[in-house]
Amino acid sequence: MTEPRTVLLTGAAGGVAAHLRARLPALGHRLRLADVRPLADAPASLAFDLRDPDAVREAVRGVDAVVHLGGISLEDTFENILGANVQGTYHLYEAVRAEGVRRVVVAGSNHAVGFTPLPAPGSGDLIGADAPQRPDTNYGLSKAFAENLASLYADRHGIETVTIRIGSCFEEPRSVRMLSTWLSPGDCARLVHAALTAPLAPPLARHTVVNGISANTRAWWDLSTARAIGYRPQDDAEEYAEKVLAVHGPLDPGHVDARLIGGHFTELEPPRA
Ligand code: 15L
Repeated sequence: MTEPRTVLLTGAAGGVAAHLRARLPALGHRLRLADVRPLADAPASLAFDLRDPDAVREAVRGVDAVVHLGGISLEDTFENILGANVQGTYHLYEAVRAEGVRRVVVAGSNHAVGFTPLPAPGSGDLIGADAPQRPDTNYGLSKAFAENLASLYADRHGIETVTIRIGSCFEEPRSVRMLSTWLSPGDCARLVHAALTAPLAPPLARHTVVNGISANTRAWWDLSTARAIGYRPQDDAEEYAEKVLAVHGPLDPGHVDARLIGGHFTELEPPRA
């Protein structure tokens, strides 16, 4: 697949989706928006629960590709994560298989590898997109599951997926950690566009995992696989470093944000059911 026409965007009410809604149409994608509730600013949007397999299948019918941002995007009870993220993503892949959709782009997360130690400062080492899963929360566990689900459907059913292990996708970096993990809105759209359109032929796997950050001076992550699918980042969190450091001060090297990819997520307790 080279140029998808209609793209289902799940989780269309969320922050990352807002950046994509503003940018993907100009890159040639016609969006079909979906979320658990109707979108006030998009009367044609679909509203359904990812736990409902029939509704998911109907939403997927006739699209060329899916960008899956839906589900819970923070730590939550296992039961909530199980429904929205684990069952929800399973329903999505089953729907995609049944409806013959060839390409899925999944919003993965740094929290699938959150317990990965950061490279020693000044070492010049970077963490690749092949870093083994080390989930840091129930949420991260569901993102690890989504990667494995994509792998199963690639091998067994030939469905192509690019999983983007997103760092921190916000308008601006909000913490010292985000000077390393930031994915700017513009770069997010550029990376999703590449993930939708790149031919996933060898040496690229039918399920390709890429790291999702901007060209940050303080990056911990290597972007070579993202570049191999055509991503050309244009932003660097360093532009905000002075502002961020003036607010938060430099990070103590012993702070968890300076030790592990997932930062404070590695210490989060799930909310009580
Ligand atoms: C994520 O996966 C979350 O969805 C987002 O809200 C941020 O917290 C981000 O990770 C992060 O690690 O900064």
